[in-house]
Amino acid sequence: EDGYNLWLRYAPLDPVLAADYATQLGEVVAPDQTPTLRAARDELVRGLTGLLGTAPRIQNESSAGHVLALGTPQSSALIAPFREELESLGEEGYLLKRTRRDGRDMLLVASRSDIGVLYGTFHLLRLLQTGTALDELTVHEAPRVRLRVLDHWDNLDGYVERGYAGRSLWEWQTLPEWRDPRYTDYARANASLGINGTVLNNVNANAQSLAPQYLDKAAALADVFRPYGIRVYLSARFSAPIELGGLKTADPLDPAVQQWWRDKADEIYQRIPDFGGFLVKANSEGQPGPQDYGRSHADGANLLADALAPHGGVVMWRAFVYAHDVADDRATQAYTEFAGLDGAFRPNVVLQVKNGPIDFQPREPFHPLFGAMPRTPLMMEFQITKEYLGFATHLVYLGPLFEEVLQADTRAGGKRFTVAQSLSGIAGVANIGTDRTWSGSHFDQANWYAFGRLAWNPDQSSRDIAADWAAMTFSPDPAVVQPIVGMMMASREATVNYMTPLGLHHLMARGHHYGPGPWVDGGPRADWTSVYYHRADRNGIGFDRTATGSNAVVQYAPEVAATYADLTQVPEALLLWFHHVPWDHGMASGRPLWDELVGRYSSGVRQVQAMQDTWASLRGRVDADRHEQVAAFLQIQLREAQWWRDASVAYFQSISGRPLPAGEAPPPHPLAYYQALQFPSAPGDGR
Ligand code: BDP
Repeated sequence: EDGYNLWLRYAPLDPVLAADYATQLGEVVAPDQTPTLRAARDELVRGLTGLLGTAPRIQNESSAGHVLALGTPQSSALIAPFREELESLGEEGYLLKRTRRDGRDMLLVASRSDIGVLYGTFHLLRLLQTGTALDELTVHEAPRVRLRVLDHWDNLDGYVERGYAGRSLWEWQTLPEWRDPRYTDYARANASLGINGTVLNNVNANAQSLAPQYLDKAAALADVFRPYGIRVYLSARFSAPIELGGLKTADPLDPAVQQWWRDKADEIYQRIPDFGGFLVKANSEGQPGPQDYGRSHADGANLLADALAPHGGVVMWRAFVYAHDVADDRATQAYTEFAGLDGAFRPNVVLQVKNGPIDFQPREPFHPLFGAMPRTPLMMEFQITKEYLGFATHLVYLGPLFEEVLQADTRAGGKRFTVAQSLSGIAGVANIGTDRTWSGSHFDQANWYAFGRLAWNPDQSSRDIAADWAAMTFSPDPAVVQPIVGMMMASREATVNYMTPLGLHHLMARGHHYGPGPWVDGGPRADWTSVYYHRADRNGIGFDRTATGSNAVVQYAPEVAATYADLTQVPEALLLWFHHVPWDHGMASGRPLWDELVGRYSSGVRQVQAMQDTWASLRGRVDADRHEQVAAFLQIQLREAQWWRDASVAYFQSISGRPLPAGEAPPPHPLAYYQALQFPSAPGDGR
């Protein structure tokens, strides 16, 4: 067990259960006229063979008895009578149904489209992997979100920006001729979750990605992914007309620039007829963009949208934009830039907004643009790769983070309107690379998994998803699933505690972001430092984002703003995000803030110890190879959690000048020791 098979291990089930399933499923009728139907049938054979111990009997027609029927009304006479029931499920939805007809006991995996059949097949296999009863089965599923996309921050040189799982999966040198089988496994894993798009290259884009030879390579990947319902997208560098086209400008209102992008789109669609479109990072962190020519983000997005529109492509335009002048609170900048552009974008532009207003921190309030742009399709951007949550070695299940944001109530229009309801798409910055585990660790696979499941239906419970994942990845035995789910569900809060408790944020080391750096100050930009965000001094700590400070709260709907602005109502988890308070501010626990802060840091460390204990108790129930690696990684996590706690306590104590609360161990080293630590090769920083 090296993790390569992800949640699609199809390990043998308990023999009694396997025999029961085998009887219930009976023979299989699964047409295979198209590549997608073939993929569904192959997956079914692979899954049933692994789970039940014998290959299923595939028939062209069914005799009496039990039959498992896959297909669409067009491809299968067994499915055709259910045409009407499929109508409401749309193009990607599916029906799983146990029923009797013409003397047969049937289990249907049915959809209007081939891809729905594949999705339904994966769902059925999940039910078997988790030991679910099939009697009376009726599942109607349709995706709640249209665009369900992985964003790869992969460079053409094979390096993955903020990647902690090895190098890029895309072997640019051997493409397009060699199609590594791993590309197919990648597509299977994504299709098992319903992910329907992938952006191949980094948002900090190289214009070369749009050059003909790279388009040929992207087209080869698109060919591999197509049967699995996955469209290829590319990050487009806004200045590509200059770099590739030899033009003097990339001004969106210049006719030659417009023509260049139209020609480029035509060229792409010749090679990739179902190309998804472009993802663009513009005028952010040094990237070129329309503002270089005095134009707006809408001008820039519409330029590309017009080029793609004849082919049905979309532009995913990022709202992660902040200006060089940092007089403003950085948390307010995206809203300031974009809210007024509502209605100014072409219909095929989707605005891609990070989950919070700063940058993928362990905890942020939801981004104020959600709910604030009713005339613009919005897309959530989550970061699956854990740049700010301990990289690949820390066991941090992101499901609760995703769920917390998706379920946040924006109160847009003065009524309940969740972030999830505001979405047309969900993107996740991928945590995938050439590592044998794909994600850099066994547990980071769960974050890819949870992302995909929530992209399909953002109202699912992250706990239920964790339970499915644990059962499929380790064992369906409740004695394994329950403790693992317990660890996973507590893990995100543990990390918030040992890194950035009580609403603190952006306290990591500079540049590589490995380890604590609450003392980071100076350098090119104030908002790339830690002191800018925590604002600690002798008297208190926190960023005042109320009317007496940056007033960022006004970007939320009035009810939300009122809650966040009120010291008696703001959730403690976001206290120091919105308020600057004295060290002796009284907390719900009855302790003063200083004591609470130190206590949270220490409790984060203890929570990691608790995860270690749980994991140790699973020795013998989880295969030895994976058990050993997870145990070792938990040991690394404990060491680094202790480091975060000690360095942070040493630093904040140097500012507050307060004694440690009773029972709290002093950091073993002076502050200067932590500040002097050097990491010539921090994780993810090596090329
Ligand atoms: C930041 C990352 C940086 C990305 C940027 C982005 O540190 O590597 O380029 O986000 O999302 O968090 O554009």
